[in-house]
Amino acid sequence: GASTVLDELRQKLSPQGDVVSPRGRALTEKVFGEPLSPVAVVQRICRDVASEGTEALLRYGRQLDNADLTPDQLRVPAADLQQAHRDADPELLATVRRIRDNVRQFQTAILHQNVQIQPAEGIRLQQRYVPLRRAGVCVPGGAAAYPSTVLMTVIPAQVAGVEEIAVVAPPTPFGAYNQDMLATCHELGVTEVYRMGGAQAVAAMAYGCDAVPAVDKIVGPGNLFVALAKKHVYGTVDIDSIAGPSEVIVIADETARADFIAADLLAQAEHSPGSAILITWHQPLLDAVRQQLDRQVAELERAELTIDSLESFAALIRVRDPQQACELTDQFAPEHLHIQTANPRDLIANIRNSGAAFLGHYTPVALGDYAAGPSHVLPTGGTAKWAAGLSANDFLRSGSVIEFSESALEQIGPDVERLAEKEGLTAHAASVSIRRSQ
Ligand code: HSO
Ligand code: ZN
Repeated sequence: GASTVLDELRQKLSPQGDVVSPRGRALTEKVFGEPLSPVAVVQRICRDVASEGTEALLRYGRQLDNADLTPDQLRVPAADLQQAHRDADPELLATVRRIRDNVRQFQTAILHQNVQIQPAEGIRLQQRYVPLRRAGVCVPGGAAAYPSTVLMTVIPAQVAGVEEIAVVAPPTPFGAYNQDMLATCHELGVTEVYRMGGAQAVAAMAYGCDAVPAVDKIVGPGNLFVALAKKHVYGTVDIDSIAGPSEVIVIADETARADFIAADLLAQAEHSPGSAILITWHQPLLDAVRQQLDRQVAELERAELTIDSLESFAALIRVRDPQQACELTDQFAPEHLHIQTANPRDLIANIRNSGAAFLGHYTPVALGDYAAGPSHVLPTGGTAKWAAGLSANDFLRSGSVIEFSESALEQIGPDVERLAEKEGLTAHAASVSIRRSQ
């Protein structure tokens, strides 16, 4: 049934960190002298970058990314950022500024505020929020250029008040040499951009080296190696979530337009890999969407990649009723959920798990990808059951602040002493009793 289809899709989309692919075998034999799984590769790279620093970083750039850089070519020169900005299409820059304002407005509105309570005379309890000092942002650059990812990661960090933001992008034409990406960085005031990618970039930011000072947190999407490396360095630094292929579930009824839905499914598949799932209880819609997919896919610039993705990761699913659609959605926990029904707000109330939800016929996921305000860095791979999308709050640390007066300590003191004595920790008890007037 539908439930098994989704489970199988989930399985296919999950990271294959311990499988040695034929291509992986050839490359790892050349670089490491033996076949290694992605997990093992990432362990090696992280270990080497931690112990050898910049030298290992550059070596892996040469061996894995074909980038022959000297230590001082790792960082994009300020002049290159300025030049990219000067040469940029003025319309692009105007768009970047408008989107920056949207993202700022939303992220500012949701920012945690310090909370203070005074539960009794003489007691002040506070939860305060402090921005991280330094953050590292991964911007992908393998299959496409992603200036939008710069917007969706850097602005939340800036809104939180992060002092230093380092951006890393692989040394590729879609990555650190992409002029639109560099112009966007400059427009946002980012001055630290590095030409490095993969696990070695994550390791460099986590452990620090001569060329790259260590960060406190690493965020942003990437390929399997970036994802596995973030998992590996977690604990040395914080990370956001571990990103996999992009996904969408569209739930639609008879009020939906097949051509709109096909366009939405294709937009997700275009990420290649990207997973696109339609769930409906209206059979005619399902048939019409299938026809529209065939018609529209041929017109796309990335038709071939998109078809590959559709063949591996798409599903058109017919269910009994809206309730079953909600149950399947919760089971899959998609990164994006798009509800194209007469009353989308009623449906969303019955769904627990999705990274971001898009309601109505005129809210395509691409709005969220590029312009609306919430970050497009979202939980994938079913992690939307427990993880949230990136926001300004992910760049804040909370800490508690506790302050008691002498008489407030007098009040609560006996409880502390009693519990401390029960634990056999009499020094704890004494640290209270010594302050109390006997
Ligand atoms: N759908 C991607 C974000 C993106 N789409 C960037 C286009 N550019 C992950 O949410
Ligand atoms: Zn997208």
